[in-house]
Amino acid sequence: MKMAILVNEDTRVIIQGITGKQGSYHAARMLEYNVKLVGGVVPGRGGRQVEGVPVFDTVAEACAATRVDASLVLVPPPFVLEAAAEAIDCGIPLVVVITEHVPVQDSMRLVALARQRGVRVVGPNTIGVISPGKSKVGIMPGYIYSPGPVGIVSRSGTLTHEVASNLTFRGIGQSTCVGIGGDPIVGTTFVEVLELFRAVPYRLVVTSAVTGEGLEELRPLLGGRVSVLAGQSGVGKSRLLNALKPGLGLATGDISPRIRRGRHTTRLARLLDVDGGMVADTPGFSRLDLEGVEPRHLAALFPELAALAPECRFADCFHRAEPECAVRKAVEEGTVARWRYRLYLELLSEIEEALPW
Ligand SMILES: Nc1nc2c(ncn2[C@@H]2O[C@H](COP(=O)(O)OP(=O)(O)OP(=O)(O)O)[C@@H](O)[C@H]2O)c(=O)[nH]1
Ligand SMILES: [Mg+2]
Repeated sequence: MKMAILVNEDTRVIIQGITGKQGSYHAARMLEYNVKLVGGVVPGRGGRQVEGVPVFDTVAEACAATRVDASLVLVPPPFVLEAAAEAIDCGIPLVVVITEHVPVQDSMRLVALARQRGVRVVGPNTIGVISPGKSKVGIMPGYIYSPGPVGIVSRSGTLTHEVASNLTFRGIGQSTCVGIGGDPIVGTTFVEVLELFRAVPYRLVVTSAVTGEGLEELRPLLGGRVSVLAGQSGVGKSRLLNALKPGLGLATGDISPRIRRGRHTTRLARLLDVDGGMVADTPGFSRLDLEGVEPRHLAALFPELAALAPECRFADCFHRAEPECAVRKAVEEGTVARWRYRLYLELLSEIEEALPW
């Protein structure tokens, strides 16, 4: 369960009902937690600001002004269906409904509509979703959660807090905590959340050069083979190697406070002896460069997409809009993580745009 699902530090969030007592309170709490809160929506209140965040009359206007990845619905029960339907219509991929006492009939319509449009609804009657240290689309108090490897799924908000705060107290962090909501009808079930946690097909090891977390798990993976440490400048590649092999003394550099990235401290790739294997420390990059990858080869770089590709009707399927595409079917069914699929589509467009013809 090591990796965050549903929300991360890049998630751009709006609050529907932001001018209300609940809405404005939680807007402030989310900003404190460094959530990318990009707007609020309240019909008739467009043009105002709450906590410096712009308010729009409709979700469509908010989406026209900026990219929105998630909506937090904090409106009174009679308005939930209409508000959430607006977000679903705009194709916002994640809609989290906090409101309690939503009429069951409305929840049923809401969930059916979301399924039809391929939008994920969490709730109603939930505390929402938090990926500690990264972001939250929810009303939970951030300070009782801490980043780490454990995923939590629960119907109960109070029990989620309880379990998370006990874990935190014992030094065990959480990747993502999902309140699925206490109502009889909810948009996302236990099983669906578990599938999301499982849908990332890589072995993940969470490490810290400061606390030493994960180092003993990583060591045996390095022995007897050649590995490459790659990643953005400042993610801590050199410092991780120093922690694995005291005395190595590789130079490390501070993160620039202005751009919040590293300063390209490591200038040359170097192959080092670590734990009975060879590990290359490499210069960090500023951005991912896909030069040399052809559009039709991109899916092969996503193991879970590559595994499904032979089941697509067309051998040259780009998994975009082709009929009988096994990849899109798996995304709809939740067996492939939607964020991975979106990443694939984004990279595909990027490669196509960079082509000379
Ligand atoms: N808190 C914390 N800080 C870390 C960790 N790993 C690295 N840092 C800090 O992050 C900054 C960058 O670390 P480096 O090891 O130089 O990063 P790098 O990935 O080698 O960067 P380049 O050589 O520029 O590509 C340094 O200030 C490190 O002390 C970690 O596990 N926890
Ligand atoms: Mg380095």
